[in-house]
Amino acid sequence: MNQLRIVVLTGAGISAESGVRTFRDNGGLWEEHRVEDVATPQAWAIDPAMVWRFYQARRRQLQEVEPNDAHHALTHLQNNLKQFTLITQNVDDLHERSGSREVLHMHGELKTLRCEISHRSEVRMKPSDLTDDVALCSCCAQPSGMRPDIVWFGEMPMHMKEIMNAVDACDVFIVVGSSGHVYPAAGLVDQANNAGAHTILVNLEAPANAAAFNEVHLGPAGELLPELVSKLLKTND
Ligand code: BV8
Repeated sequence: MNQLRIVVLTGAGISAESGVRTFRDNGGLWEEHRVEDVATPQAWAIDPAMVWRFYQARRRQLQEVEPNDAHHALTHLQNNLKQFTLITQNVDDLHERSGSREVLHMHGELKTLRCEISHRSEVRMKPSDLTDDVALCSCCAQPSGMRPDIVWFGEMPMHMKEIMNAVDACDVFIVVGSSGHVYPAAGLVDQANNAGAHTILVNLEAPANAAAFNEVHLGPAGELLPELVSKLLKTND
């Protein structure tokens, strides 16, 4: 088992080859709204039906997409390392469906919904949960409305303590498929550099924070990642 301590952060680009739209595809629009304006508590308060339609469409799409070679490469990496942490900005379940374990979804997940009273999350992916009708919780005596179990802009990302500790302690920090626009995710590479890690980027094109990486591979993750993973597993073996 390889002793390298590797942390990986993925963004929408790793799911692009599975057919999942990235944030900046099509100008990042939903029903003519900027996604950054839909994925906010304010939008949920003002027009919950529109926000609900946005998430229900993406939850339904989960059933039509499959993991790609980039997801499988990270599962292979995890299976051959003693110390590995996978952090994702993505809210799809393609990492889990490719066999990755203990995935840290720092921006939440599409599979689960959250009760607005108890704040408890539960997996709700039955056909009756995927309509445009409001979903009711099963945790309160008086069933109440549920919201997407997503970290919106202006909300605190999840698992941040575990994420910061893993980044501080890694030898190699790899970012796959992210435009480096959104913080605190986009700032993790700076933390990794400060911790003395070797930082690697795999992205279709050079993102905003490309200069922060020691090593940059530009192209589709499905093509580049399998080769990078086998090279890494040969190091320190
Ligand atoms: C926070 C869930 C503080 C939603 C997402 C005002 C108030 C508060 C905060 C802020 C503010 N102004 C700015 C901020 C900070 C804000 C932020 O960074 N805004 C940006 C727009 C400037 N951040 C936040 O609000 C965060 N919270 O700061 O909290 C706080 C502190 C204390 C107490 C309370 C609060 C929360 C941000 C989380 C937002 N939620 N996701 C949903 O999914 O519906 S963000 C969403 O966009 C994604 O999760 C992702 O993180 C982000 C960016 O998307 P990417 O994954 O990078 O995807 P993108 O499309 O941009 O790029 C894809 C890349 O892949 C491209 O580069 C492309 O070239 C590449 N690619 C494409 N195909 C391939 C490929 N690469 C390889 N292979 C391919 N085949």
